[in-house]
Amino acid sequence: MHRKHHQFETRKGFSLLEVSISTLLVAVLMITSLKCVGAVVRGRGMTARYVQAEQLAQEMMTEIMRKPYRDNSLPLFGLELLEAVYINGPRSNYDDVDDYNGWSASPPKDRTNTTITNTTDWQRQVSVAWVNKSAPSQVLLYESGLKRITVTVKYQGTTMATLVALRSQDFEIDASDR
Ligand SMILES: [Ca+2]
Repeated sequence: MHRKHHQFETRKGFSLLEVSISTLLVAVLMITSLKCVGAVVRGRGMTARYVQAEQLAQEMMTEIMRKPYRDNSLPLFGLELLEAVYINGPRSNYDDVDDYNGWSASPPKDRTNTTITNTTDWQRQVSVAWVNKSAPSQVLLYESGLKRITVTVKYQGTTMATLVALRSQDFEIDASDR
């Protein structure tokens, strides 16, 4: 009888230890799972940002690609003389693809110069360059008949999307599509 009681006492002791270990394990598991949830949430946030970056980049590239290869009157690379007043927009006054060279706005703006909603901390910039028709990675300082347009979208200074397109002088968008 006494022996049985002793066994019970011992068992009780182990139970307490087990409870302690179990509690510790649960706590560790909870912390681990919370960390995982945090990672998933951060992952979703990152994905949403990449999607937004892609949209901002594509929107700008579509706008640029709808413009003519070069200005009709006295074409220069970049904004033509009388267009210089629009260096900070609105881009509705831009009439050829290289007018966009050097464009940068943070937060990004639409073509009428209205800030795009929910884009705090975002930056969108454009560079345009003449490139070698046989090797488009090679930038040229003279008219080559091929322009390379690069749209870069950044979030808090980190590049989230880069879109590159080539535009040939042999291809013109129909005026009705502009
Ligand atoms: Ca122009």
